Amino acid sequence: MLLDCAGKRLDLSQPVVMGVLNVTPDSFSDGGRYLELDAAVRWAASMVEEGAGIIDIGGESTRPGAPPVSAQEELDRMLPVVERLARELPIPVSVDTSKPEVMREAARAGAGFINDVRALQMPGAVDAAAASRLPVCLMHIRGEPATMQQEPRYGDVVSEVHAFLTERVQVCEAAGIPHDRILVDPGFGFGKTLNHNLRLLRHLDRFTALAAGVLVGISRKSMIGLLLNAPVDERLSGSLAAAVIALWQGAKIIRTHDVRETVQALCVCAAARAAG
Ligand code: 9MG
Repeated sequence: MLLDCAGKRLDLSQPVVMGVLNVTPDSFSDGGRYLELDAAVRWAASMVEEGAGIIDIGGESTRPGAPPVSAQEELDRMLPVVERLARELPIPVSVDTSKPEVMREAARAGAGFINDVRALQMPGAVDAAAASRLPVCLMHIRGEPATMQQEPRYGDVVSEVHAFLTERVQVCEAAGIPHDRILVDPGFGFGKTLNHNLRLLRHLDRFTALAAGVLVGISRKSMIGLLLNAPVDERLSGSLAAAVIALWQGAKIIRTHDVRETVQALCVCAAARAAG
């Protein structure tokens, strides 16, 4: 299965590693937007060398408790990076955004993929994504980043997330986004306890029939920290284990901060899986 990302191809028949590039103020410390731009471009180029198949650029932090930012601020942070990377990189650039105006401008600037942690629920987002003709990732979230970890509750988390994503895929298809351009993501850590996350990982294969593919982001998340009692910079092994489980269960795209190590882990997993 090939995804057309604004003229650049993403081959989902092989595991795809999505490298994370945050352009929030805390991600590049030295002041001055030119310096930040150069640092972001260098970091993205190094992820390509390490084997990333796509780079995900985010201008609004979605960490638990993170405050919202305006569309203008998000555009100011993201657009220069999207323009440069779309021009200079051989692989597609994804934009991590929920705002229709950011989707439109990013698509104009050369973005090849829309990654929305709110599954295109903001007013106008479905139409903006449809008009861009780009592939989209619809992620499940319960609540908003600022409050989502305040006692999330489900009857059956797997069925409820599945029902939500089924409905969002239907809404997108009705708006003209073809099935083969839609990916789904259960949203690890987005309004879920450790046990909810583990059940979603254990039953990830239930989501593969919903769309063209499943994308997951588990890298360095608190679920790994809780299991290992490890701070964020000591979660690599746990993140790789989770990435391998996700791939084994049928995920196509793994979003990660640690590209080289994830590519290697997935290579071993994919070879074993292909052996039949
Ligand atoms: C932006 N972002 C942060 N975590 C994510 C996840 O788990 N999935 C997707 N699709 N995007 C994410």
